[in-house]
Amino acid sequence: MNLQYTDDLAKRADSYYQRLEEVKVAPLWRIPGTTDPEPKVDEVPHLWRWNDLHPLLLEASEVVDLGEDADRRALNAHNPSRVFGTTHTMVAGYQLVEPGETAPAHHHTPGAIRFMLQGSGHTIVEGEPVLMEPGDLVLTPSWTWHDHRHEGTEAMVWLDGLDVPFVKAMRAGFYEDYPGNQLQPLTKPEGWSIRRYGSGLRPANDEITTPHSPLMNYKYEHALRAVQAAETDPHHGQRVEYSNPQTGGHVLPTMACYLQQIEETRPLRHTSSTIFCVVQGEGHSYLGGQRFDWSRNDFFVVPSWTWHKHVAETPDAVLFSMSDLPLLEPFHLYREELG
Ligand code: GTQ
Ligand code: FE2
Repeated sequence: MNLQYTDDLAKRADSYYQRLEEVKVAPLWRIPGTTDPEPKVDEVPHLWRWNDLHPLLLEASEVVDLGEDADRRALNAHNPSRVFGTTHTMVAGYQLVEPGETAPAHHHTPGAIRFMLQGSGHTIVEGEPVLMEPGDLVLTPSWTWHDHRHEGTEAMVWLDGLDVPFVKAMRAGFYEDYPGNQLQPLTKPEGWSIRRYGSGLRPANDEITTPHSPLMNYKYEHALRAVQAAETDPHHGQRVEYSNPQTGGHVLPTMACYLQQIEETRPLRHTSSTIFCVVQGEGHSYLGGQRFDWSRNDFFVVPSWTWHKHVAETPDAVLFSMSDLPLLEPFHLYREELG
């Protein structure tokens, strides 16, 4: 092969690849990624501290008036690797409602969960006033009307968790304000869904009409009791899943929620992404080899396929978590590796 020939070949190849670009195709043999032996994950582990964010959340009350400048006073946590989203599928963050304030009703295709941290008040979900007290999990599933109302004297703070990045990726995001941008009328008594579904009983002939749990409120007292009655798993400690009382399945079609009490867990990684929030106690976790110390109300993210283990430093360490596992299961994309 002479030099002339090689030069010609290189030129021809250059020209070929350029012409491919012009018609918007790429040669598979030059695309990295399709032959990755395991997931390459851009998202990184990260921890958001209550002590850092809480003062900033309170300061938001000075900067924005609820109902005037903003419909929701929430601080979304973005993964350091991303412009939007705590993971590629979920976004979490603190939300604050000050005494006497309300946040007007709206609905959207992203589904949301709320884990209550401080104070008390109500989220109205489809006409049902759902009481929110510390440790409670409250659902506002996809396309359900919801507004928030504060009644007590102490600021009300919770952790929001939404599947917004997933819904946006699916190009399926819709949003509407409630007509008149008001609070919605109350059509059910407080505790309606708890009475109907919250005791391991359900109405006979109950029809499944929603892809999400019909129970809107999971009280902390019940969840903690269930945790303490659970067997200890080496990788999860004593862990329970908040379940749909009609099906035993996940609370939302896009997100699963858990509560666990831990001492020291063995290392684990899986293809679902998880956002953990510290409910009580102190400890630390190793996420992708990096140590993160945590205490009450802090939250942290464990991206897909990232090794993680938790170590409690107090005997009462309890973690709440939300996971995108339901997005992986239907396609058999969930894998885990136990360490
Ligand atoms: O409380 O309705 O953090 O619609 C993001 C979007 C909270 C809410 C968020 C929302 C809400
Ligand atoms: Fe909302």
